[in-house]
Amino acid sequence: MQTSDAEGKGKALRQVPNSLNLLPLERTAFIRRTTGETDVQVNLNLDGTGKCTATTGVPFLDHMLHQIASHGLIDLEVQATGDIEIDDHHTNEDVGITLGQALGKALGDRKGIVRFGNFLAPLDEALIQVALDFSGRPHLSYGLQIPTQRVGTYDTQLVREFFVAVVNHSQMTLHIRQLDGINSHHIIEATFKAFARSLRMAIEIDPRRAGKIPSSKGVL
Ligand SMILES: [Mn+2]
Repeated sequence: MQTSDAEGKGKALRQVPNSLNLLPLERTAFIRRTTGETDVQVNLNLDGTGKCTATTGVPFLDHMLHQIASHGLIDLEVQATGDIEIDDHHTNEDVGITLGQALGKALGDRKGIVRFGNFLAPLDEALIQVALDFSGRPHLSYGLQIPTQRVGTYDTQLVREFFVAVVNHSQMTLHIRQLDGINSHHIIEATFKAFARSLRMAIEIDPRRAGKIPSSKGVL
């Protein structure tokens, strides 16, 4: 939607129906979260094109953040420094927390969104199903059985920790089911791809909602 108002200041505006001015023009968020263990910055734009820079000090996590951005069509910048000399646990969790907070902030009161999302992602022999709901009630049902303790240097137990953090801090209901899979890298990557596509569906603006909160209760 083109606008001539001076406040636009050349910023890209969302290409969504907004004729009633019921929706925010931008769905972006910047969060910096600093603790004694980590310093994490997340900058995101829900109406992006999938651009991503991720420098967390945990290479496999960077690889997965790229999946979220690319397949979620979210522009995502994640910068983190943490106590990875101990292990990746704190950095992995705090990136999840900060990403969850940024998602929640960018969604605001969740007006006009589709709200639900689901996807079935194959990656070679792996087949992962994700269903999510921006319900306002954090819940994770985690059904992955990852056969090895590590992929590269990444502890595969951290996948669950990452999603726990995202769920709690974005107030999302998330179900992850492993229908098939042998290779740990494939299982995890298919999970992030299915999550990203589900996210994309759920955060999409539903033009028929006309900017209303997608709940019969009127609040999420
Ligand atoms: Mn990969």
